[in-house]
Amino acid sequence: MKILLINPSISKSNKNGLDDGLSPVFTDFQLRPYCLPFGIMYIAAVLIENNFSDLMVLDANAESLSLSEAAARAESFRPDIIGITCMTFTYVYTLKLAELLKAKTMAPIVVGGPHVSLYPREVISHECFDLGVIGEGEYVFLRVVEILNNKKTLSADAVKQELETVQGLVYRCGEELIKKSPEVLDDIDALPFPERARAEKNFNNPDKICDPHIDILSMRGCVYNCIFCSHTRWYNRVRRHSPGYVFKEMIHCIERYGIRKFNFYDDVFTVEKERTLELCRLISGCGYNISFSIMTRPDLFDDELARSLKQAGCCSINFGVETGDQDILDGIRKGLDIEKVKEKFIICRNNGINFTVNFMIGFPEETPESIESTRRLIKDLNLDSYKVNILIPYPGSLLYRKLLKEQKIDDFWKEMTLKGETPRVPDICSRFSRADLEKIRSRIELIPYLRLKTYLLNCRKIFIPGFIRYHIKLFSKLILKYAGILPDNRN
Ligand code: B12
Ligand code: SF4
Repeated sequence: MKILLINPSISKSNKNGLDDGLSPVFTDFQLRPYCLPFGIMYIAAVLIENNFSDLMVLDANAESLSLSEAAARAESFRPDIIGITCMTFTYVYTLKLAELLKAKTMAPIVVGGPHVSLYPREVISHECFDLGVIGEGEYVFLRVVEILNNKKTLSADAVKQELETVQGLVYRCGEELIKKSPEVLDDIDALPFPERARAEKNFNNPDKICDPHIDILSMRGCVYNCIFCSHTRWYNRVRRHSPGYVFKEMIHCIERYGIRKFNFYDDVFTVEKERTLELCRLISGCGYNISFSIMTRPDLFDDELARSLKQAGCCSINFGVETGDQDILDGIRKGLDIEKVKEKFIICRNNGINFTVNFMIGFPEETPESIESTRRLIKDLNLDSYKVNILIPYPGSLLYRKLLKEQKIDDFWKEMTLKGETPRVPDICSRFSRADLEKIRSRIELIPYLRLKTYLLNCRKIFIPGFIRYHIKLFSKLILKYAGILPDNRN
């Protein structure tokens, strides 16, 4: 049984004009947003564990493949079944690719991922998709593969009957759409490690600004309820790997790929202090010179954690602060106190850990004063590394539901899903147009370029290939945006 798993290209999806609100600091730095496609890599690992190893992972994101390039590569593999992962911002690409593949191969196409969990009926209304998977797909997909593998000995009706017993599936049945309940795994330690060997291109950042690194996840889901965030709805439970599992995975990667640098993609790495300390103890005592970056919330960080993280090799922390305005912070249910946040950055500096801070602008209640608070916070804290994204109401978020309920927007993501056309993301901020927000963002992101300290801190990095090119490109983009010469991201 030849199985093909596809990760759509994010950069080529963006070229369709979808406004993701991301800061140029993000999009230009990682010329294509780049990360191990964990979903299909775990699925691949489970398939291989169950002896389905005639498997190809086509990472169209890592290779930045156009639709026709991806389709040609997929076709040449002559798959018996195709699985595609799909997020909201890659949906249009995914749909078009599935249509091309349907026309060129006889293989059934199974689509999974966040966007399918959010709009299952709308996705599966397109005939190019034979099955949709909602929730976690490792064992659902395995079951589907097992059933189709037995096709030769089963009648078509028997195959259909067998498929009907599988949880987590969405499919058409005549005029009807059948939607089963999603699968959410209880024990994620029972999973094999993601099948990274099939995605070695992911270890290198395309711009080569940072060293080869391994992307890793130590938990799934988040316990918080920030209103702009869209994942909580399909991961209604948080599951954590044990420190022992994570440590073993790290050692496995070091021994197999010779890479000691890790990027943890957990939303809030330090959510459980004891677990974090235990993992740090294991890493510190392992004898390898490991370094790693994490993402977390400032309120889940303290001096004891900083010392342990530093000792274990944590070189960088990505904090989500979102805004410098306390009222907006309360309104978005971030649960942070700005004054306390400031103390956390001092802890980071005292312990010699680099950090990046994520901000957003363009909240519905944004005012010139609230933007000034964000700008002042950045200046007062002397931040060198931060990103300013423009808020996009993603489906599944409480904010999106609120705006729909108040009839301030249409369900434009649903329309996109039904029509397969890139939507124009509506303005949700009453005081600023999108062009204003772009200008404001550039002004805020120019701050470090106007400080001598930035150049002194970075002077060693100029020898890194691509570093100067990246900064010249970013600086000119910021200036052009600030001057209003570069158009609105959505045009
Ligand atoms: C890693 C990551 C990325 C990576 C990309 C990963 C990739 N595929 O290449 C990068 C860093 C590039 C990225 C970027 C962005 N991301 Co992101 N990202 C994540 C993150 C942190 C982890 C995703 C993950 O790997 N999860 C673990 C795996 C195991 O879960 P999974 O992918 O859902 O897969 C399971 C199921 O969905 C299903 N499944 C998935 N695929 C398939 C395929 C088949 C065939 C089957 C059967 C099943 C199946 O089974 C899998 C295994 O159980 C999540 C947050 C989170 N904690 O989930 C956000 C998240 C996915 N990102 C999100 C967003 C919004 C973004 C951005 C738009 C950022 C922004 N502006 O806010 C950008 C987009 C960039 C762009 N447009 O250019 C949202 C997605 C919203 C949505 N509706 O799609 C999330 C949920 C974050 C959030 N809290 O809102 N992201
Ligand atoms: S923004 Fe971060 S802390 Fe808030 S719900 Fe999303 S992942 Fe959790």
